[in-house]
Amino acid sequence: MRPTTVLIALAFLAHAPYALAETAKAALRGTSLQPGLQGEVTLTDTESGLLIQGSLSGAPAGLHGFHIHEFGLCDDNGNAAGSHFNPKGTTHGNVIADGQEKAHAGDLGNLTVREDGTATWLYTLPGLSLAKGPNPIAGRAVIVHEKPDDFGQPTGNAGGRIGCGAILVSGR
Ligand SMILES: [Cu+2]
Repeated sequence: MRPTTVLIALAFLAHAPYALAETAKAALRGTSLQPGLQGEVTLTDTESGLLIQGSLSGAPAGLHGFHIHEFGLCDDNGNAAGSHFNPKGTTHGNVIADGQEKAHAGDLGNLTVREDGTATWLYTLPGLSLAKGPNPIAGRAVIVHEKPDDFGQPTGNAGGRIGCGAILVSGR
């Protein structure tokens, strides 16, 4: 093989986990605290991180804490999802603003719900992946909270869990 061929092969191998980009969906359903809430979150591995896009309806207007929690279970008003996904054992924060050294990997901050009860969001989080890269989140859950995440310790004072959806791999 010519050296350029070898280099191309090495470059491909280095990116192999991302070449197998996966997609997951989480169907958001309201808990008994907010039965009318529904929505969908789509999560996609990209070379720059985990692309998270979502929309929901049927929620109270204002800010609502939005996190990835440890387990893909929504029983018991979302409490079966456990605590925030926190693979590095850090304190609570906002991983979008401050990164994984100063926040749980699952601390996605707040969603802004409009007066009509809807919200949409789209961002990419470096250092997270669905299944084959760093800090895999397939099989965990997304949670929408009753109140804003104020980034206080230990979990942001965001109150009960009004929406929950398990993150299920749906394509590759
Ligand atoms: Cu939470």
